Amino acid sequence: MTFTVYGIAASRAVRPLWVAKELALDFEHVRTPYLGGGARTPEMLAINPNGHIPVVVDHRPEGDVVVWESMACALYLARVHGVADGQSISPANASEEADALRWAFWSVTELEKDALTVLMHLVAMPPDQRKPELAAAAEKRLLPPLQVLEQHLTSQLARGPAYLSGNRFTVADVCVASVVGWCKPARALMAQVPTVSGWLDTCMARPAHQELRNLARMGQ
Ligand SMILES: N[C@@H](CCC(=O)N[C@@H](CS)C(=O)NCC(=O)O)C(=O)O
Repeated sequence: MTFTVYGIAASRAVRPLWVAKELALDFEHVRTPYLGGGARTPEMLAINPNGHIPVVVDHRPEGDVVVWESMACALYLARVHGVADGQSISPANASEEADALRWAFWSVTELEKDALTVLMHLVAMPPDQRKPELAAAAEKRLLPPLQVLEQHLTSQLARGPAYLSGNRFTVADVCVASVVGWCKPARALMAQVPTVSGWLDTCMARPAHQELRNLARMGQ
């Protein structure tokens, strides 16, 4: 049984790709860019009418299962293609499942929009199009939710390594790190949440993420 991930590593597709690499799964990666309408071809619109990447198509004996929304794609792969053994990145029980769901939803509702503004206006857009005042306002709004994360990770330290759930790296960390990573260029902001910064560096140093960063550098 295998599945296909549509999207490129330099996009939100990094979320399901990261899960797939962490689980060492055998899958097909169709490098679909989002610039130039790549996510809006008739073939892509047939599997995601929103015209966005990523899309995961899971080829199951009972028929294809189509998943879009990057967090849903990541959570789905960990749940359906991972092993709930308490060692892998997949949730091992109801409590860890709840952790993965709530932190993934939290990151898209509390962080993602402002984190993207920071990324775009500090580094991603051409310098003449950047608006530092938009990045500064977004940084201000990001501090309270990042302090929530700081507090949670600090409390996790009392029981073991500082990860979001179960004191081991899980899909919850993939989901949240993929958003918090966009805040990295905001150095003054990140300096105010040192435990978050250390956790982020640890997550991003993982071989699976390094592999994806290399793909992203090549535009894949
Ligand atoms: N909420 C969606 C957003 C997906 C999204 O906006 N993807 C971007 C790339 S990161 C895209 O496909 N943009 C192309 C377009 O909208 O035409 C998710 O998380 O999957």
